[in-house]
Amino acid sequence: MGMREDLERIREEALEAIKAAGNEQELEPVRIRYSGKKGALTAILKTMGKLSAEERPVMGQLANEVRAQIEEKLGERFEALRAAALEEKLKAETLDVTMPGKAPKPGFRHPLTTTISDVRRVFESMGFQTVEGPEVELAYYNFDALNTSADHPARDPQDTFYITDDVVLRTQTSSVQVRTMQGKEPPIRVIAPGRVYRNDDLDATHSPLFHQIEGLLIDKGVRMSDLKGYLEVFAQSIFGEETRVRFRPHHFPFTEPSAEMDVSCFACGGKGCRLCKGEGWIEILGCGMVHPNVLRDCGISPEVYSGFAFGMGVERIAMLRYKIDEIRKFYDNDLRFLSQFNG
Ligand code: 2U9
Repeated sequence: MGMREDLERIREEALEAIKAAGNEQELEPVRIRYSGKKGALTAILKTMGKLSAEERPVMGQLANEVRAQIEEKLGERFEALRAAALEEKLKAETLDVTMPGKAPKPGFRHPLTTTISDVRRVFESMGFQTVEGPEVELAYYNFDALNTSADHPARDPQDTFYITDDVVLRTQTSSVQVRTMQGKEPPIRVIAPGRVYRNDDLDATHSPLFHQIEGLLIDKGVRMSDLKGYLEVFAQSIFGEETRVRFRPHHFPFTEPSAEMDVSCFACGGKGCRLCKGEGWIEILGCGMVHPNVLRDCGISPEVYSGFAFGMGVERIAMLRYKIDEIRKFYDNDLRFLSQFNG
């Protein structure tokens, strides 16, 4: 076969192979086979020497033409395949910045947690420290150390959950303060928030498990007027600056004198409405001067020191603040209810 036919066959094959290559990786071996240094064209050009003097320039020209055409087509095809690959990549990696974002759903605090931390913040700003203690408690810390006699009705199993004769589920967080007093010299300023248990039937406002916040301040020369001042600051911080307070005499075994504190109704300002049941006042907490027997039992001399204490039900405060009518709603874990207090 002559050189012309060889060159034409190479041209045909090469152009066919260039067309058939589907990507740059397939095209590269085609380039090597037809236009590389060891390729088909180079091999033919090496045999030019065997041609006659007339044929040589003719075949030389044809070979150059074939080489130029193959190189041109290779270049075009490389370019086209590169562009197609880029197009493909851009399509696959599109980032649509107009898509709506995936917002993370952060959790939110339970209204009882919010209430506890709001009350804590007020007292902590007045120098009180928050203390915690066991919910399963010795009857000694729950009753005896709090001047609560052996025949006191609060001790009745109808009112208190007993684990054994000597161990109860605490009915108040006062036991935490007793433990604090026994381990520390005055001055003492503590608040004790936490769960407490009473053998009550569940109704709209009572639950056998609820939460309390109690406070205790002991120092030299503490008087009833200090109690009134601190609790007024508390009431105004939680219920509003214009809140007024009033104290009514009461009885607790662990305080003497004892009182209950009302706040002027924050819904009607004291005129009387549904929230305060027409009274103009709402009962918020119990309080009093720590009984000398309690101080003595805790190793603190009532001759040197005096103090005040108070206690409040967290559910009651939260129900009033958020206008909740059912204590059970705090414990049902229904997000449709709880998410209303998000914020
Ligand atoms: C010590 C001494 C005295 C804590 C006090 C109250 C009055 C009180 C109730 C409010 C509603 C309990 O949740 S409730 O049912 N509490 O009225 N608590 S004085 O007195 C103390 C505490 C600790 C050592």
